[in-house]
Amino acid sequence: MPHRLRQNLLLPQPPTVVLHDPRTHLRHLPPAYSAAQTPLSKERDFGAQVRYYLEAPRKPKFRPCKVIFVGDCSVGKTAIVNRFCYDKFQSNYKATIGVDFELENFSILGHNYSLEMWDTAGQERFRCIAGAYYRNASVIVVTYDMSKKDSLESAKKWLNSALNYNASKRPLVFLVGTKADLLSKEEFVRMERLAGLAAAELQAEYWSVSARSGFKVTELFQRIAALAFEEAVMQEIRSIKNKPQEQATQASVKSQTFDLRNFFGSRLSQQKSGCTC
Ligand SMILES: Nc1nc2c(ncn2[C@@H]2O[C@H](COP(=O)(O)OP(=O)(O)O)[C@@H](O)[C@H]2O)c(=O)[nH]1
Ligand SMILES: [Mg+2]
Repeated sequence: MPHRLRQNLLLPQPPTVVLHDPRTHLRHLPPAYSAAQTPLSKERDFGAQVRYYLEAPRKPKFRPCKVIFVGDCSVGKTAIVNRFCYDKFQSNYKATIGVDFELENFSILGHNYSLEMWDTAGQERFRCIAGAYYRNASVIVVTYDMSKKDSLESAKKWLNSALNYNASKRPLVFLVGTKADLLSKEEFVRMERLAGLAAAELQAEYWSVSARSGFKVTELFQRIAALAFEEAVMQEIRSIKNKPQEQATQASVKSQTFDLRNFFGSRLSQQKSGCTC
């Protein structure tokens, strides 16, 4: 009866091994595609202020970050989202109808942070619907097809319409060239040079990727998540710093109102009592 014997043995518990997905588990700030083509952070790591704030025992909760993908129809928006989220690529084209939505959870410096990815249709006729989804974006990913120069021209138009819905706070902007696998080395270099100029004009961080081969897709999404996370933490730090000032201003306004009320109150009671001095 070997199984009975085994039941009676006191075996030690197996060690708990937590496996982290290296795709979504970040402990450092991933670098830009090219340090020369980014208006965003050129640092090699998260700022000291961010690390210090996150080391405190409180566990701040962060809202999911809204990332919108814009660009001409068929440039490869859905393909890069699918490559990152499901590690799959489909060569047959299926147009996105309206808006698709994906959620990806990250662990950054031990904190949960998620990207809400809104993949817009790109077709002109869906623009009116898409407008509603552009609002409150923290990140705008403007995509163009590296094998079609026209789509780089349209990228500017797409960014402007997305920015119109986010006028109060400028989101982080990425210009992403897709289908890098379709270009020869020379074409790739030429296109990157052109796109680099466009990125500088759009004040966007530049990336070339390929959903087919997976080239730089994970790195792009890690960079987006890390920079958006850093921005969310900085926003929280700024709001904490401003709070005492706000409270002090509110308190002084309150005390002034109180004083005036007292003043007018006493005048009124004096008038009622017949004294006019
Ligand atoms: N060769 C190649 N084809 C791609 C790549 N990304 C997308 N495609 C193809 O381009 C077409 C349009 O892609 P899709 O992601 O649906 O474009 P969207 O309309 O911008 O969402 C599809 O047939 C894809 O298979 C890529 O990196 N390389
Ligand atoms: Mg699509």
